[in-house]
Amino acid sequence: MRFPLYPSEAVAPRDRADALQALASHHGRARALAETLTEAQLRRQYHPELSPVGWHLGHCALMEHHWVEERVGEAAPDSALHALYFPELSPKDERATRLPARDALMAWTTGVHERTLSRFADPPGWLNAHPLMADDYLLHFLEQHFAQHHETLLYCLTAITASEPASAPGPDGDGTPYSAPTGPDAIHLAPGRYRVGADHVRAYDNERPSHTVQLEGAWLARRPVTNAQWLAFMAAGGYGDDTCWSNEGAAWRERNRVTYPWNWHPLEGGRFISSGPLGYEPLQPDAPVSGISHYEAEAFARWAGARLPHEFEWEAADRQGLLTDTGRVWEWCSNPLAPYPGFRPFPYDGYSMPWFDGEHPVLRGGCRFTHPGIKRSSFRNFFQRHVRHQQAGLRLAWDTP
Ligand code: AVJ
Ligand code: FE
Repeated sequence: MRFPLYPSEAVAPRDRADALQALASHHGRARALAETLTEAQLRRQYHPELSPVGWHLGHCALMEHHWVEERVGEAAPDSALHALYFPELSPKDERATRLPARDALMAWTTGVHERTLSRFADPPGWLNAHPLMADDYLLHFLEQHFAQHHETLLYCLTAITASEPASAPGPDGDGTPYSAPTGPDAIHLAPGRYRVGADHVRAYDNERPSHTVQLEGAWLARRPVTNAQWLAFMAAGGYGDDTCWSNEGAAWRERNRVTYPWNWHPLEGGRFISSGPLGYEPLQPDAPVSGISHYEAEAFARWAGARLPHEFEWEAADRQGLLTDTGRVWEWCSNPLAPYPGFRPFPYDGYSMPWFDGEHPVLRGGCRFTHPGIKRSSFRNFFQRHVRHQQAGLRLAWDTP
């Protein structure tokens, strides 16, 4: 399977022309990705948390059709399409069986892509004058939405790789013993007041409004925890050491017999390789560990005599340019997603509100599958504690004495 990751020249869109170009490139890359798959691969659900690739393509096209033609324009809502591609209306276990045949799906999504691009390239009066188009908001929203699902498509490809036998041998870590970062490996976040959040046109509702928070101060590791450090945790019996695990985390670990990260695959001799969207890859000892749940991240931090950072500690440090190794892996934070003071749901209640339930810890930073247009200091990702497919790792933090 061959598929290009993001082109190295991709940047965060700033204006209408940038966003249009980015959206067109998401469309083209999604179609190219679909072409690398067989019809069976396009339709199959490979992982309980990950809908089929074909469903994501239909969902992204429906979001464009729905917001441009049905919400701003005057097209009648298409209830058959809604039942297929709106997450709230299409039960997860039926997505694979209800998906249209590949040719019909690709013809329909391609048609939607073309119409969306022409609408935004030369917006008719009814579109241009709509409040959702202030500062081209709707274009930026749909572009970022597609970028995020594109990242999920790369997780889907990783799950497809993981369903195939691990063939290519790769070197594992050297088991270098872990030692707590001190001095130049950790940065000091001084106590004080810090600005967090964002109000610009690309900020999601959960990033708004920007506001000031009081922080006690902390030490933060300059870099995320590496694969070599994770191997040291495993070698030290960290997965079986209940003093490091929450009760809920230990129960999850036992139920699922978890003894190593999701995208790792054991070879003979106790070595591992990792699965990626392009196939199996050697495990790089110095690369950030990924494929771990919030439970595992917490256990590692406790084992290391540290804790996870609060999302505001992460953001305050990142805004000051103190974190030198960001955007390689999503970093689990200690706190769950919650609305900022003055939060207003936008552009629909369902975007963030359902996830303010205390069950979705925040992740910060972004991984190697995240488009640059999503990687900003204020961006808040969120998943339930047990979810492991989203290339998440951790960065250690310590209270200041
Ligand atoms: C925030 C990444 C969990 O993929 O379900 C996509 C983002 N919201 N479409 C997801 C999202 C609506 C969301 N995550
Ligand atoms: Fe979506």
